[in-house]
Amino acid sequence: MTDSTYDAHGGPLISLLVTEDRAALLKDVAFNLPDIVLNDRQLCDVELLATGGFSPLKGFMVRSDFESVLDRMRLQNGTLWPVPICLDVSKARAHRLEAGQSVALRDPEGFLLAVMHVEDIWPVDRQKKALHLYETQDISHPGVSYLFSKTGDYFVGGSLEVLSLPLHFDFKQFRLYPSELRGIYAKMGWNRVVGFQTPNPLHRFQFEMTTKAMRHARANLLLMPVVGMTRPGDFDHYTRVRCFQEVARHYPPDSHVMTLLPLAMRLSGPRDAVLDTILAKNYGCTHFIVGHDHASPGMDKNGKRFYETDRARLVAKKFSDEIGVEIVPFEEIVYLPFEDEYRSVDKVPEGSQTISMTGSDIRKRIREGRRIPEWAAFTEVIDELQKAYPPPRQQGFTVFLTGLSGAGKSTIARVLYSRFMEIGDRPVTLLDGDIVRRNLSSELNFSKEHRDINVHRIGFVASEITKNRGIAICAPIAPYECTRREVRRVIEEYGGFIEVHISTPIEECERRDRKGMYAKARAGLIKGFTGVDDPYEAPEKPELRIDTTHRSPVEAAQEILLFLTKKGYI
Ligand code: PPS
Repeated sequence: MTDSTYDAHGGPLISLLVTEDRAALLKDVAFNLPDIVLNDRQLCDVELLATGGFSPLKGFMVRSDFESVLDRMRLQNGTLWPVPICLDVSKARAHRLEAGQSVALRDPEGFLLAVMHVEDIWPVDRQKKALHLYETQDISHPGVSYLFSKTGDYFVGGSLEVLSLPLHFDFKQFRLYPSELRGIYAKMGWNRVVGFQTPNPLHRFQFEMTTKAMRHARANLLLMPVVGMTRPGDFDHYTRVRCFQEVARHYPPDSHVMTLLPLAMRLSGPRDAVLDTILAKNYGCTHFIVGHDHASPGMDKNGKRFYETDRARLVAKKFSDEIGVEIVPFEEIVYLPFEDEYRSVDKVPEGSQTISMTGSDIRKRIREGRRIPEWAAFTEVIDELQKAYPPPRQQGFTVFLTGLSGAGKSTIARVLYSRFMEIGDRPVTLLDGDIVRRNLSSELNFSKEHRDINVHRIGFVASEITKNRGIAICAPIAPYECTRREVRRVIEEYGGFIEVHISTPIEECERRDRKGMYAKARAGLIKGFTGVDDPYEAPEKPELRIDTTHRSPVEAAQEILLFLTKKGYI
């Protein structure tokens, strides 16, 4: 039931949206079908599949395509495709499905979006996928972390018939689909369009670079802010789109158009660059801007780049003829304060003084409440960012104490609670391990799976408190690095996250044994006790590490308070 159209802009466009009659029929059929409820990432994929952003895909990949994409960046039939687009499900769900049947894909509210005709079900080989797609198994890579901590155990592949696109209530006027954009270009008489995709707000340097790219390509501009899933720590998409709206006023009239891209970025660097070039093609672009660090996942745990500088651009360029889109390099622009001018680095006269600021520098400054100079960002953009991300003194934050049982977390948490209440400028909530276990997680045991659920619940509550500019103090054991990293990611979207490893060694915790639990664990009366016969992964990069062997809880709390003062939170 796919509809393929072709026009001057872009190649064939495959829409998976069915007619009204077919939708009515499928709705009846879906009544008796098993359901799969889509998560945020899968909703993004369905939207891009449905609207033709992912043309020529006609559904979620089957195993042979998946393997072929991992091995050689091509579908089975030889078509260039760099990144697996797969539907992951839990083991329990997979065991109740079989090839040949259909399933109803629903949004989290239960609203029917699509019917999928299942062709293939196979177990996820996380190691292989991580190594082929991301070239690493380091969980500090957000894509790898997602794969190991969030991806279901099985993939389900098959074609889709889409009844309805995922619902959005924000910025509807900017949510333009590939066919609508191609129509706009035709109406405006635009034959050459250069696409620019970014998960960041537009700053002065990007603005200057996009106008240069328009001149270079003699083209109009398609701005594509990514509003699906982006990098941990990125500004929220509402703020970013408001910033884009502000900057858009600075372009010449009728020179550009903006669409919000519902893309769940994989952050696989070079492979993402190829995918984004294909997306640009489907969105009708003739040119596409790719930077040397396109879709970068940030730094690895040793502070090194995951992908070499400029590899993303070179790989996209290698395939640009095959895709049919010309790659425009993202020129590095610097500011010349004396001349009050922006120039490409390679056009700076010898001896001229230059200054520059990256998007990450600006993000860091905003979060720390520091000033952004006007040469780095438009004042309207700075205002928007400061409105959404006030200085630390006005932000909420979470102090996350992690460590073995008996390390001193609860007592330090109680001291901190009293001190914050004394200061009295924000509401304070204490989420101690025991309290949470009693009130929120009473049905959970201490298996890895249940500990993860417990810690995610704590993280969710803390993120809501942080979002509403309060203080959350959490004190669970939280033994797994990957889970703590997820919690950090969720909370840092809204405010501060201060991870404190209470690193008191097990010998000292066991010597104290206030609850008598170590004795029971050693006697075999409690199984799977952290530090005895269950793992504790020490945090790799906590904000603070405090051993309470020779320090009182008051001293430990004081060290945390001093850190918070230094960072401007109190
Ligand atoms: S976790 O791993 O973060 O979900 O644990 P948490 O919710 O913080 O609960 C830890 C407290 O539960 C008691 N307890 C155990 N701890 C570790 N392993 C096992 N098997 C276990 N069974 C019970 C223990 O007293 C912990 O209390 P604290 O306050 O940390 O000493």
